[in-house]
Amino acid sequence: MRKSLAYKILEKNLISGQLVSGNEITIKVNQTLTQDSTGTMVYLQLSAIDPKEIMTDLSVAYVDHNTLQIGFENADDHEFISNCCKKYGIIFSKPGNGICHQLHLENFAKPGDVILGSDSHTPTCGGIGSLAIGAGGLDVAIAMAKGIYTLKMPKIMNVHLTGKLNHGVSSKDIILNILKILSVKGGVNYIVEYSGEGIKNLSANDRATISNMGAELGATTSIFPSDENTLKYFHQNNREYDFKYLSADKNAHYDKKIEINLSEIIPLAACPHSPDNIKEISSLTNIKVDQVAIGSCTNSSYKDLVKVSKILKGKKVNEAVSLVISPGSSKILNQLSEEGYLSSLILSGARILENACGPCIGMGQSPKSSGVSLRTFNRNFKGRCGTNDADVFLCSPETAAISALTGYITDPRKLEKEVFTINEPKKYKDVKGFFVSNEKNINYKFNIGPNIKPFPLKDSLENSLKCTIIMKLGDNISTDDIVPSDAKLLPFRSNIPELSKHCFKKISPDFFEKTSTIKNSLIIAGDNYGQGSSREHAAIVPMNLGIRVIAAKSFARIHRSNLINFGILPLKFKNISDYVNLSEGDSLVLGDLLSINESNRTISAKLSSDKEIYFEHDLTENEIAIIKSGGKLNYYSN
Ligand code: MIC
Ligand code: SF4
Repeated sequence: MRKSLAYKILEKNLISGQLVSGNEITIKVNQTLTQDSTGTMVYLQLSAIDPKEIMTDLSVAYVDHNTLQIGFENADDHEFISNCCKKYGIIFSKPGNGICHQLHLENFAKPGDVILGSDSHTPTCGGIGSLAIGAGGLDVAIAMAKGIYTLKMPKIMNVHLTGKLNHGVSSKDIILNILKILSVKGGVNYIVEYSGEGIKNLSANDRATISNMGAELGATTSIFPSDENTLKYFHQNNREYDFKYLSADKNAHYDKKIEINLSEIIPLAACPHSPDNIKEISSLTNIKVDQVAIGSCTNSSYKDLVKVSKILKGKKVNEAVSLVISPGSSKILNQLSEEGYLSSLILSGARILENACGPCIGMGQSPKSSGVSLRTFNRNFKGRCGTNDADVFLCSPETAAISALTGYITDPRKLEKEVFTINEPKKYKDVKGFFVSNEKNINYKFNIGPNIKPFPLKDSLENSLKCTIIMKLGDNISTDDIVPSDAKLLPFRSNIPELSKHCFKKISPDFFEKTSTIKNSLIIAGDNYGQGSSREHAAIVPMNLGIRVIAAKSFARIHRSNLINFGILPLKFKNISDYVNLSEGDSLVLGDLLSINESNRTISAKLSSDKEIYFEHDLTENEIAIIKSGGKLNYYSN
């Protein structure tokens, strides 16, 4: 068989299983990355496993999400993570260094390495040919302790790019265009592999923008070949020694193929409230904007920000617009500063924020009530920005910059050609001040802050389970809906009892109160349940509140694994009519749960009317064993 690049990397790292789509495989993990908002849980779990050694080639802990420090909680979390890094010999990236994905791309990712990260945008490093996968924190803790990751072998989809982008159109428009074609669930259970003449004109950072937002397709990861453009990036970052050429075989086998002619793409935006609600910029130009936010792990590279600086140079941000810019890394900010580009941004009236996630996760800069915010970010789920009635549009840096000047969503094709001619530096100046490399000191002792609470564990699965339907939901429920995150709630990522009070709050304000009246509950949902963030809190918190089963039409990949990791049964409807007929408050008894296995996939449930309905599971033997133990930590400690 002629092999795709993703297949070759999986084959190189395969420990067990067969590389046949749908089969369970275990692969060696070369690198891990964590960030702070998922990381406190990761390091609590790692401490519970307490390995003698970290089994990856390299593990890095970044602090980039909770950097506001409006109370002691964030700072305590940072110190906890830094102390765990000292104990286990993990590289620590201090707050202010930048966003984990941009930093990992610049400093550590290697073509051909498998990277597992406790953040859904870990696939960013696919831009330079790593097979980089986002996962729940517990899976990352296990990867550090055991050097492995178990997943169902995805299918591989080829996106073949031909042609060349026109003036005013950038790589963000390519991925928005793909989202328009495939939707937020079109990539579920796929690795998306890019090829074709069209990628020759895309730099490593352009490619990283595309692989980053593959997360919004629901894809397991996205990957580009490692070629001359990749080599250039390694030169620029003084890491030639980490480079190697990698590509798919000619006429490689793919499970699905799509072809896109880049010259046909025009400037696009994702409209409220979904990354796949795509419209042409030219149809949105009567929309007045209150805020423009440039940055995030999708669009905060040197090239992105130089482009913005050149567009703003000598001009003034519209008086009705607040323009905020968060650079992706300290290296980028330093380079902008040394070359004078930072000055043009400041002189135009842009507000320069810390090198961090910032507004993308609602850590500050929430728009005004009913405000319109135009962002270069990757997610625009309702309320994620911190203002529930705001309208967030996602677009390219050039669209954002020109719109900040005019005050309306504006087509960037109006811009002069010159602003798009960007000479990237031959070498970036290294910024090492924020990295702490640690020698392992397994006897290192430290105290932890009062807001960091032990994580809850679940009992093993019972054979028969009586539950009440606590909520009925529609399609595409995101983890932001399940456990919202903003400046007020992120400090509680290491405090499950407190965070539990906010579960589903934006959809159902009295959800927490309801859970205290029901012992075991079940949620029913539509397609793509749990899309978005990798936060395992969206499983731990419901588990803590007595949710035992999620019955959905389909699940997002990372969230499905997180549910299993914390002992919640992810079931599908055998007959979709049952989804329609079931209502909140109905009770049902699920039977014979301990006899489920890979060949016994049906679970019957009796309603109080005595009517029997049927669910299905698609769990592997390993996943069934985890669920029966009450979750992965129990499973590993049994
Ligand atoms: C996100 O973009 O939603 C986050 C915040 O980076 C999450 C991680 C988290 O919830 O802490 C992600 O993408 O996994
Ligand atoms: Fe940070 Fe936003 Fe990227 Fe998530 S999507 S890692 S919050 S910048």
